[in-house]
Amino acid sequence: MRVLNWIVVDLEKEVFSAKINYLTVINEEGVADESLFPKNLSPEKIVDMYKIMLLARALDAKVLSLQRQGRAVTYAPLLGEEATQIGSAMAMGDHDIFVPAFRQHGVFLARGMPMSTMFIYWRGFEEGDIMPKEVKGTPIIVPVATQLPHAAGIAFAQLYNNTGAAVVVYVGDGGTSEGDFYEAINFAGVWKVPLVIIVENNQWAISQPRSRQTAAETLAQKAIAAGIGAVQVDGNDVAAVYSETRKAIESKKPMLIECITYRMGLHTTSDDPTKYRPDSELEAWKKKDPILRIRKYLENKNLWNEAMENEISEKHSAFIDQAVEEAERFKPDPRSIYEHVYSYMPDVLKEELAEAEANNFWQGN
Ligand SMILES: Cc1ncc(C[n+]2csc(CCOP(=O)(O)OP(=O)(O)O)c2C)c(N)n1
Ligand SMILES: [Mg+2]
Repeated sequence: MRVLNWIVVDLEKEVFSAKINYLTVINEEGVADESLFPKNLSPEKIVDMYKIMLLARALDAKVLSLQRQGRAVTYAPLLGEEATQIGSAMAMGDHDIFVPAFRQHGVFLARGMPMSTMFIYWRGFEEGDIMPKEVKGTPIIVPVATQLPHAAGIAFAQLYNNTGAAVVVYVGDGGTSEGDFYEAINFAGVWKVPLVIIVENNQWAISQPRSRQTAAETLAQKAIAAGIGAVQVDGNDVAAVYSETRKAIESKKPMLIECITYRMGLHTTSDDPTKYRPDSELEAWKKKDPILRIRKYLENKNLWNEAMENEISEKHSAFIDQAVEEAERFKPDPRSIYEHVYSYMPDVLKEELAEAEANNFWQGN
């Protein structure tokens, strides 16, 4: 403000302001705010979600145990992130497409990926990353945030071809610091593509805490600069995650949903979080366990009980054991090493393949 010839001239004019909303539907005691409860979430569907969350947790424990026995390769556990993954996946329609990072095993399960195929991947074979067409997803993507420009492009294709499908892409809190993240949200905003970005904010990027990731108060607000919608949800509340994801998908517009959750386990099987993470933090988050919360809710509504819990737990472990058995019977074709290097096989590889075949492939010793 400046005083000019006794006239007050206001030089500052607000050109933009924004706020980020935060949604919780079911609180830590398992009590829902009925006014916020998603209308299209039937009792049957929420029971189904709970069952898939239990299956995801049981699968997680199994792969960890197989890895420790030398029967699985490096694994990124999803422990604690079941509500974020299953709530968002169950909000997708059959024709919608998901683009995962590397921790979204719960999304794969909810989308109907055969479990034995998942175990084939964890045995170290790429054949396990080939999914049936109806699952409608892309393979596991390890280079952090590189899935985002692809997802924005896939979403553009849906718009261009008028398919009516939306794309749901997953990225961690750490991934939101990558250039690929900014490029993808910028593209999504300019072209108004049907892209839902689920930021699975589990508070850690390996040993880097959320506080060191960015000085921005929320990760959600980054989307505002790109001109796209943004919201935060309680990522341990399956109903809140479902509600916002469904709304975003139906809007056919780009939207970022920051799910506040917690990585209760290891970054991967080659990590030891006790080296950098205070026990008290983990203990505090255990009280917010997404599975306990939904179980309390279902019990309060007489939709679940101890007998059902025991029955499903036995069913799940038999189902998982059968999938492991099937995966362990899988034998890869050694020719595939040569076949998928280039779109065609150059002479040099043809010669190597012929030599390997003549020697009946090297079997190790
Ligand atoms: C481009 C790239 N840089 C570094 C890595 C090594 N790396 C693997 S996971 C990870 C942290 C990712 O954290 P976040 O995005 O929060 O996902 P989270 O692991 O918590 O699910 C890093 C740095 C990588 N895979 N790719
Ligand atoms: Mg993270």
